[in-house]
Amino acid sequence: MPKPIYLLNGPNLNLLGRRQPEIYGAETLADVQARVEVLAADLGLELRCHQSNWEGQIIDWVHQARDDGAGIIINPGAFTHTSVAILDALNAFDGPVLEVHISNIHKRETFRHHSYVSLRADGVIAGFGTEGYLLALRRMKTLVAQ
Ligand code: CA2
Repeated sequence: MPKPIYLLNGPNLNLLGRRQPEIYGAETLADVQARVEVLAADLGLELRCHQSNWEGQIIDWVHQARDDGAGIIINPGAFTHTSVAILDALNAFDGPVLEVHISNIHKRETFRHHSYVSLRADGVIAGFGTEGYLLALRRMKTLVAQ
């Protein structure tokens, strides 16, 4: 049984498609996850999708991935810019980590320019809209095959 890829989304991303479509697009999180699931099936990857508004819950899923995950794709939301705890958890994970941001965080407020998670991520995608999750999954396929 191949190990799953964890797709983790952080705080407020449950609101996708419901507010600020000019920044985050019109698709809901369920729409996005469904599209990523279809691609995962095409690529022969198993996917575990989770979203939480709680930092500790995200850390627990990273720990779970330590036990049974092949890789992690994470959009940590605003925890990107604040959470040493998520960085520490990711540093305890041995597989590939890809960081995704729907918006281009470098084009936004300066407090969004720094990412703790980028200190661990093997790659970062920002500003590609929700398509970034699909691009990350394609890259993940390459990384887990190595
Ligand atoms: O661009 C991204 O994906 C972000 O990770 C999104 C975070 C933001 O704090 C990061 O700086 C960049 C915010 C997620 C909020 O998501 C919403 C979606 C729809 C409506 C309202 C919020």
